[in-house]
Amino acid sequence: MSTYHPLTVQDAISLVRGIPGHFTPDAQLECKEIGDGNLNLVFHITDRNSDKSIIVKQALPYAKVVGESWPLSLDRARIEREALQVQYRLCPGLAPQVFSYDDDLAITVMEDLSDHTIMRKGLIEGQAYPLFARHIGEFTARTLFYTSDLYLNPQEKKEQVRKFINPDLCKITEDLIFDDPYRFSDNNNYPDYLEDEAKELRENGKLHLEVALLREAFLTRTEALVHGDLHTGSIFVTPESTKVIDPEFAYYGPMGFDLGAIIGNLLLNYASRPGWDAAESEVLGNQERLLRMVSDVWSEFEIRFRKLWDEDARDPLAKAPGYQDAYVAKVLRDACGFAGCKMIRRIVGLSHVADIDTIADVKLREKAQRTALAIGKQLVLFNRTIQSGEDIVRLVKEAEPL
Ligand code: SR1
Ligand code: MG
Repeated sequence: MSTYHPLTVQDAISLVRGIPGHFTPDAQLECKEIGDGNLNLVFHITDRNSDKSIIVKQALPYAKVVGESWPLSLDRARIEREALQVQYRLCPGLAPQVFSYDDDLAITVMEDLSDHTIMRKGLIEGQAYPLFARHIGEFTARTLFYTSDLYLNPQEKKEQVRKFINPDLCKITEDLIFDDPYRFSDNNNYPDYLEDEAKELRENGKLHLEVALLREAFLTRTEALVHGDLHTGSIFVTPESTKVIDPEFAYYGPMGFDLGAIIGNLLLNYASRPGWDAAESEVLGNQERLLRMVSDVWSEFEIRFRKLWDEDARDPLAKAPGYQDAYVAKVLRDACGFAGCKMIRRIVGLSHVADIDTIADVKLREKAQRTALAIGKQLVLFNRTIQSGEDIVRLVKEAEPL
């Protein structure tokens, strides 16, 4: 049994040498720690003698972004690894392969995807990903359907719920997304010029009601194994390929949470375009494309999810007239509301996004922040009224910055 300690680059090299079938004994291994996220160490190991490479990810016992004052359970490494294995089994082309793991060291050894780009970076650069909506529609439909009560029998599903109880990581979401932005909190982080917006978030009772209902769904609805943090920094892309990474926030929760994360993050990029694009026509072109992606993500998910339901559902009442329509409508409303919550937290909460925060011009950054908040509030306030993916696009267009 190994005793937990944070790995050095040398430790990571020795560890992967012991994995059968990967590197030959004469491999000249080099290793760099490349983790730029909030929580983990990530080692990238390459062989100078071949084109082989591999990733070792290790959880730290605290949130790296804050420090040792914010302890986090190492069990999240097991949860992330088991979620990756479920996702790879259900969608082999859309998630990295796990080669090895050690739960005591809180490490997962997995496929290197560095020939891909982090989607957030590509979107900031104005790249188009024409296959993304189809890929992510496939990923969400299959991972959510096959881990739900629609497919698993209730006992089997409860075993899965037990396996994926993830209290520390859920608490981060509960605090950072559903609590802090709506009150005074030391976690919040926004510039002085947004105090009017922060005050409005603290005082808007109608908004608080919708956030309370969405928070309740996050806390209580064990619909499916959700990725739990499916923003554009958790997705590697090329124009032809999509790979979903980093499911350490995975737990049994509402299906709309993953779809909302994707839609909210596409819309954060939408709000940021005036800060990145040189000409007005470029802003409009990129924004149009992003809005199309939003409605395509929903429709690609819906088509596949309904097909899986028609062909593979084992729920004895799956064919009850109207059940599928009611279920899909609920997922859509949740996705809309969660997308809004995700946008709001990235502007006033602890952890922001590069799409907005790295805009150099302060006036354009402020414009992007206010646009994101206006859209976020609109999606939260009206989530329970929408009936189609196009309605999300309509709400975005209706949102006016203060
Ligand atoms: C303390 S962790 C901050 C954020 O990073 C992750 O990607 C999650 O979105 C989390 O809320
Ligand atoms: Mg992450």
